[in-house]
Amino acid sequence: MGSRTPAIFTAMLLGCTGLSVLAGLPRDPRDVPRVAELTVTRTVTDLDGDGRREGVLLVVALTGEKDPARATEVLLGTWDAEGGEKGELLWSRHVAAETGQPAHDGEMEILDLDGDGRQEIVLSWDRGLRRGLVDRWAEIWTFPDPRRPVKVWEGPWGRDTRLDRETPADRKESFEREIDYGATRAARGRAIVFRDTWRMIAGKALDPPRVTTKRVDVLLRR
Ligand SMILES: [Ca+2]
Ligand SMILES: [Ca+2]
Repeated sequence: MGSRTPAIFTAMLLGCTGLSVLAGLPRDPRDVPRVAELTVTRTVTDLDGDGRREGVLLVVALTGEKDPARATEVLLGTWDAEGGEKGELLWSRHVAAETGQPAHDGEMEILDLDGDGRQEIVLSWDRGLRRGLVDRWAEIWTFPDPRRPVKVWEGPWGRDTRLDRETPADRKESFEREIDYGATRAARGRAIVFRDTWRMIAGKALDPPRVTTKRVDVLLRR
């Protein structure tokens, strides 16, 4: 699987990579054909704080599948950057294939949430397929070993049904989630504190928005 895929949208990879990869997409995000890429985010950092750098790549890609629920994929991958651009692939995640739900508009944030010198990755994407519906979900990964990341949390990252025709008026809602970095860092690896900004609840617009915080106990250090 090390060489670049010469043809796009072929199903030939499906048989040799198993069910966790949508047809036509290589396991390594670096091998996604240029014409299938919608967005690409690339960085080099030391994920686990051992002095060796890792490359991190997030690709939102077209899969070539007709089913809208499987038409896009969000791929996250890490590789050994000490080996250059073609360094060994350490880990990859294919969100739609591995969660069985739609995934588009992927975003990532790499940061040290608890101040222990190791990076965490906040990976988020949209699962909504209807125009006017935002349904974002997120996962937070830690990297005690870059080959074996640990998912410490997953959950809603934002929802907006204000413009969604299929949501009844009295059930429309809008919120966005972010991390309260100061409070999270103060928890020293034992919790993540979220801050949710609500602009509509049960069809009632909130102006100014209502901000709520939520502390979730997680183990960021092992
Ligand atoms: Ca490292
Ligand atoms: Ca950390």
